[in-house]
Amino acid sequence: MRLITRGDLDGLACAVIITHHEKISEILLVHPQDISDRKIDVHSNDIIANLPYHPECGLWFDHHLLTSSNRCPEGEFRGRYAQAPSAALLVWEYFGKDPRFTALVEETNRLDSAQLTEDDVLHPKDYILLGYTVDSRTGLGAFEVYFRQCVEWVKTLPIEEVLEQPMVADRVRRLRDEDRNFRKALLEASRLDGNVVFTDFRSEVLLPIGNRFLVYTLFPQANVSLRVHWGPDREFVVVAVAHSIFNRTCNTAVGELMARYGGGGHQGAGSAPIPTAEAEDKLAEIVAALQAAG
Ligand SMILES: [Mn+2]
Repeated sequence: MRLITRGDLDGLACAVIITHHEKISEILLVHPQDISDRKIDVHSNDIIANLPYHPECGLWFDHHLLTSSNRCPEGEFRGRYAQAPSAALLVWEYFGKDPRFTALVEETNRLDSAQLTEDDVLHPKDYILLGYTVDSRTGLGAFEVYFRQCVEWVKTLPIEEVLEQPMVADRVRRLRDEDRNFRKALLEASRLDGNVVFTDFRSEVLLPIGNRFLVYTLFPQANVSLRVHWGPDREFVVVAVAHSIFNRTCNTAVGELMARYGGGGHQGAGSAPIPTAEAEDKLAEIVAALQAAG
């Protein structure tokens, strides 16, 4: 049997629990869009977790919002789908809630649904810290080998010892260096505009990468962030908007707002590509809309 999952802490926790209960010969990390676009060959002895449904799979677990490209299965399916803080929680429940994975699941829930404290952002530890090292969005490059290795470690070692593994410790060090640089770039490129923290990364040749929640610790007054960077060939700019995870008072339905500009998302976060020639006008409009809604 193969496990097809996503390369984040939720996918890792799913893999830990599933490989504990089922004989898995291979773990495949794929992008959700590749499942939706049917780019991956899926068979009846494949388990899909933390990714959209595929009609050929044998077992399916997911907790992400269903959309037109991420459809609900038409008939019966084996597995579990629910709106939940993580897919790992559904997997854990399905396989009988083994108490040895309780802490792993609880911490995965917190990271995957962004129910974090300021300390989880500034001084992360244990599973949350491990989670940052397996998140491909933190830009640490190819990490399939690392992911599979982490599955084995998390299954067999206490989290303190997982973090002591040289491969993990090395990634933690790199993460901390990156965060230092990211903090500097973020402070230089950001300004507070009412309830909006506006970050303009268009002057950066290489897009700065780091903890995406850091901005909310630096601008606690803001309840929403708007970040701009160049799209390919500078033909358009990418605008990414997200509610603060600490100051949870933002009234804007971000996905709906982004949809008006040809993008999308969900209630708390979304993005849109805006043609470069229209960028200044549209950005001003979006900021005004975020401010008007409060
Ligand atoms: Mn998830």
